[in-house]
Amino acid sequence: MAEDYRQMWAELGLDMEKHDELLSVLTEAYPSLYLRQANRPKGMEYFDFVVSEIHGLRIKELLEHKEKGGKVFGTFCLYVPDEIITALNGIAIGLCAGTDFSIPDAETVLPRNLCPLIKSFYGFKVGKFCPYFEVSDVVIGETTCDGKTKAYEVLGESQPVFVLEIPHRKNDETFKLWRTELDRFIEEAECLTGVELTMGKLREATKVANNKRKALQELNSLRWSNPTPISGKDALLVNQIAFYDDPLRFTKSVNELVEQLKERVAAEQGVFPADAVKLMTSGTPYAIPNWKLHHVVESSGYSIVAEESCVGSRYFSELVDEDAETLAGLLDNIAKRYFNIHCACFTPNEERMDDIVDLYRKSGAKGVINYTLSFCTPYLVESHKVKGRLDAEEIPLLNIESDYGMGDVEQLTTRIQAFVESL
Ligand code: BJ8
Repeated sequence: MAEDYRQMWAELGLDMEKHDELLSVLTEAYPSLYLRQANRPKGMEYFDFVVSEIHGLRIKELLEHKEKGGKVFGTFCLYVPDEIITALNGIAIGLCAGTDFSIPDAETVLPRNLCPLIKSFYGFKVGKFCPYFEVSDVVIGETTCDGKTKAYEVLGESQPVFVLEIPHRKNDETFKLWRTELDRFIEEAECLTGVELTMGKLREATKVANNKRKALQELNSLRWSNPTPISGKDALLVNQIAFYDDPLRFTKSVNELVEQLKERVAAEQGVFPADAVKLMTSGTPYAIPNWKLHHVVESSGYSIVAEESCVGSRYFSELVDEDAETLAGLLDNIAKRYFNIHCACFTPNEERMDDIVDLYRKSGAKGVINYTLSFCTPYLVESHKVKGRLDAEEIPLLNIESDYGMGDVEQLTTRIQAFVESL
């Protein structure tokens, strides 16, 4: 890191010893996982820099934002509308939930047989070694899966939490409920920030969020070129950083990377040979720093060219319709866009099957790895539907259930290699 941030971390009340340990795990793993990849695009230097400053510069910026009267909203789910938070002088930050480092602390309170994503985020809070948690004025939770819904209750004992009520069925009635829920959220957020939501501010914030989504759409569709100009691991990192970097700076950096990738595509320059097997994934999110699956696949010489995931296509594939005359109209459009995210917490969820098939066809992948975090009931049960649909479409599928531990890396490698051989 460029500066010494120790005083800042101590003032945030972090457990300094554990925090040092966490940073050393990350700084040890990153060079071998990322920096040693061959032929990386130069534009990835910005994202390497963001990782190198993961608990430094961005935290400093958030503290400066708070000093000027702004608020920080911690989030864990795609249903939390960034546009509204930005328009109210807030910053939305996707909190850390992708490592087993924090799980032993979580298991002092939460059951062991719970999704690792939930245990990971709760462990960061209870162990006090995540500066993003400590800098957040409020955590916005959601009633998506039961595990998260109940964990927010426990989290509420040590952190202000506001829980968005997410319907689990999609119809006109539940849309009305969701729209009303957004009004309740706005009321609460206006109260916290002391800022009133206006059409001008929301329109501007919507443009910012849409521009970020457009940049990610372009980047991710360039991955489908042959040979692919960027590794799946690098693209995943960019998709992860989208959740916590400054949106304007992030979008500019993604657009610069896109220009470089276009040049690579024109020159038929790739990071894998043109005949390397391409795969896509579907399933649960890859919260930073969960890079395991991509690393296993790409270390075997295959590339991942798409993710039907919340850290992937579900995050950026749909824009908010900016064409509205009134504040209420723009809020309706925002509500529609978020209601159209196809998480397995919804039932039925046929649209997700369509999305997987569509992405498979567009990306040129030769098979789908349906990846589910252990104990994630919605996605594990929905794997049955995914299999039914992909079998019907004659799309090769490998179902994988895994956690954040490294104990299954060899087994995963063997299964993935066998899957590719069967293609
Ligand atoms: S919109 S996928 S981010 S809920 S993996 S905690 S579902 S038990 S993260 Fe998710 Fe929002 Fe849906 Fe996306 Fe529960 Fe499953 Fe764990 Fe999950």
